[in-house]
Amino acid sequence: MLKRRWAVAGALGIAAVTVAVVVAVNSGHDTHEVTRTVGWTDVLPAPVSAVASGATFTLAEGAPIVANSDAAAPIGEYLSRLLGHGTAVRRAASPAAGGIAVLLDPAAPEGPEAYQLDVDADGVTIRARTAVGLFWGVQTLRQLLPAGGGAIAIPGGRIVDRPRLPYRGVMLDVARHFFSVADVERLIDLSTMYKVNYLHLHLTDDQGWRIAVDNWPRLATEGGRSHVDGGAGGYYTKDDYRAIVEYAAARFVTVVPEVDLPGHVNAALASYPELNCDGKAPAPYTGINVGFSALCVDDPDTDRFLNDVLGELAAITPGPYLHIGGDEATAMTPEAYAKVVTRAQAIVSAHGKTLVGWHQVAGASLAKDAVLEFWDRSSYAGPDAVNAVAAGHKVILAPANRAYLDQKYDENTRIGLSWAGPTSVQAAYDWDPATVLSNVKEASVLGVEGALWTETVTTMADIEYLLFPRLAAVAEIGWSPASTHDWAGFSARLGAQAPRWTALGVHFARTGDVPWVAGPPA
Ligand code: NGO
Repeated sequence: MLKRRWAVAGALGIAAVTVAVVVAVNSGHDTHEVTRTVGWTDVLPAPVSAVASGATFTLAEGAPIVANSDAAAPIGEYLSRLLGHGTAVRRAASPAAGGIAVLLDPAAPEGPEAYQLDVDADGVTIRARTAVGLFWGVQTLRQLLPAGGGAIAIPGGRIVDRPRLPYRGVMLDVARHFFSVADVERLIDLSTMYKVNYLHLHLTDDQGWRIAVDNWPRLATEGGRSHVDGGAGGYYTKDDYRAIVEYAAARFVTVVPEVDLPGHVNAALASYPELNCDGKAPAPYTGINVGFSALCVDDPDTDRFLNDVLGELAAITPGPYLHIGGDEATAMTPEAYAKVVTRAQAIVSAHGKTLVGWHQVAGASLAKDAVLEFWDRSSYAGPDAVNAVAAGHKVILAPANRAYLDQKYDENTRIGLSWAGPTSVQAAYDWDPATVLSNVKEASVLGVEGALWTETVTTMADIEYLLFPRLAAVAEIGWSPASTHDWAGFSARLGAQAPRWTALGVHFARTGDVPWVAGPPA
């Protein structure tokens, strides 16, 4: 199946050399389609350096895939599955003629995620010091595969590449609407094509609690029963969550779970009367207002709740981060807020994890390693955050007017919110992590994140429509050197993704501002 898809996706690349421009209409957008060769300059995110040699390597059906170590072998297998090769991955120290080699190599380019990709007339070699570097090398190779029929022609040259920032995230809100494990896995697959390496799951909010907690079972069974506008809701069992974590880890993606505290807690309050100061559980909430719910600060039940929830989540999360939310707790005093967040910080640290919080958590006393996630529209995060950054805290940038991918593309977009937008593809691309915050230098920036809140998002097709193409823009901002920043170049690279997305059945938005490459034929 995959093989056919790739073959179809790539066929365009070599067959089509003339340029035609078609204007079509898709979901209300005027769409420009071009027919052209897809190749070396179309790798997205733009690599650090890419030099074409003019040679061509033709990958024959069943050509050998070679790996040189236990750590490299799974990446060879992954590539073999993508190509639809029946052949087993061979173990060898050096490339086999006519094949593809994935080699762990201490002499490969330096950097925890760096790789080098060489294509010459004899074959393809990906070298890296780490398995993740090899994996990103394979993602790059995928984009050079203009397959057609039995033989696949790959343009020759060398790419040397490494990311600008260590954290390139995508956030999915599974609280406002719930999404299945299969949907999340598909999101991981589509995101890793663009070297996204963190999946932030917004697991709880006023409208739903989506993760099982053994000591507080009703959080999931009651609190998970609804979503925005009613409906059935749902939640992840611990095994579901482990399955997501494992699927992500096999693709070098780290899951960052978020339990939103001390506001955005109506689903928890509705499940357990004892979490409420007046001992009365509120009704479940299915609207989209924010800021009305709060934990009862000095109640020992709240303490027990924090301990159990964060402790159990830490136990099933191998990654270093626990996100505790911390946004929009407007139903409590700043003192009460600081008290709960400080308490949550102590618990997170006691479990050996690093706290991440929306940038308002800077109002609490944080451990040295705590990370702030900036989400405002402005270029200023407030005095608490400025001080926190000055004291050494790192920042993840999700500026709402750039990286909130729940916003409409334009006023005609059929779904999406508009408070921080509309956000065109160009708006999602035209920013620099080094200058987005007036008070934050690049050295303090851990990375970037595209955030998909799901008040208006109900299906996987909706997820794809809002994330693609804009997630590719945010991913490139996080990965590519600032020197490659150029809208014309980016939109051409982006246009080249269309046949691949079409082949993979991605419901992307064919916005009018991108020269989408045509095909594959229906
Ligand atoms: C805000 C709010 C969320 C909304 C989102 C919608 C943050 C951090 N809190 O972002 O509850 O879902 O906007 O765009």
